[in-house]
Amino acid sequence: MTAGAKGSAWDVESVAAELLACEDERRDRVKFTDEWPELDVATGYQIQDLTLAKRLERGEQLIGVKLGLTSRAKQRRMGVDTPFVAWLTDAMILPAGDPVPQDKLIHPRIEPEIVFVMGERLEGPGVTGAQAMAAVKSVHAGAEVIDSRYKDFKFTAGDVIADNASSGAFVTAGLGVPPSQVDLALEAVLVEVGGQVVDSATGAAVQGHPGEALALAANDLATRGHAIEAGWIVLTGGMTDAVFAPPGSSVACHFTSLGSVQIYGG
Ligand code: 0L1
Ligand code: MG
Repeated sequence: MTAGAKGSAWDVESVAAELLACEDERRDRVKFTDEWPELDVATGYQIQDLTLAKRLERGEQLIGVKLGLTSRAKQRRMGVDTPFVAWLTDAMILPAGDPVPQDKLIHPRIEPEIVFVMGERLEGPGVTGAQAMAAVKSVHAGAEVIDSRYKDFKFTAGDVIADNASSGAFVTAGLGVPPSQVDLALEAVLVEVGGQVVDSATGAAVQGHPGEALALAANDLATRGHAIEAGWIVLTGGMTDAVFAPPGSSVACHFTSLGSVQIYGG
């Protein structure tokens, strides 16, 4: 193993391998920055890109991107105030109606998301929210089942970026609407657990408007030589704090005009 900066036993390659092993073995661990404090945002993205390459090598298809910590609710809860971008592959799709895949995840939590399907390629830098929305084909209700390879979801920005922004699985409502038909800043969501409302938010919670989150993703990806491709799915970030999804639970995200997504804990 090549030594990382200042003599840490960890480096980009070994952290990427360990994160994928934790995922495959359903095992959590302490955050890497306890042992490698130099694991910053830039290093986190190198690790994230390496784990993507390994996912593609094992046959997964790249289908889009997801944003993390785009809402104040999520930033406060996780103690990290940097929004970030991560990758979506087809292995993360949870078909509507399927339960949380408890046999694959460590400690899943569910959060409501406004989801875009892209009609056109979007490439930064300098993309505005309005330009970003013009590239969107349809808007969908969604929910992300996040999972973290870190004990108790405790991490720094570098750790969580390396861990593909706590990716697990995601569900989208099949029927989308054209972006012109919905005011996304005002689009509200109610989160219910076992039929009880536990949280709510509007799309404005996500960077003022989810289109701003999409622009942020395009501009951030451009700094690393990537664009958002036509046909890709974009998860714009959890609107509220995430709720636990143990076996036996039932979580519903009811949106004002986008419809509802329901997930059973299994
Ligand atoms: O574990 C986490 O909450 C980090 C990922 C954030 C996902 C999101 O904000 O949508
Ligand atoms: Mg999310």
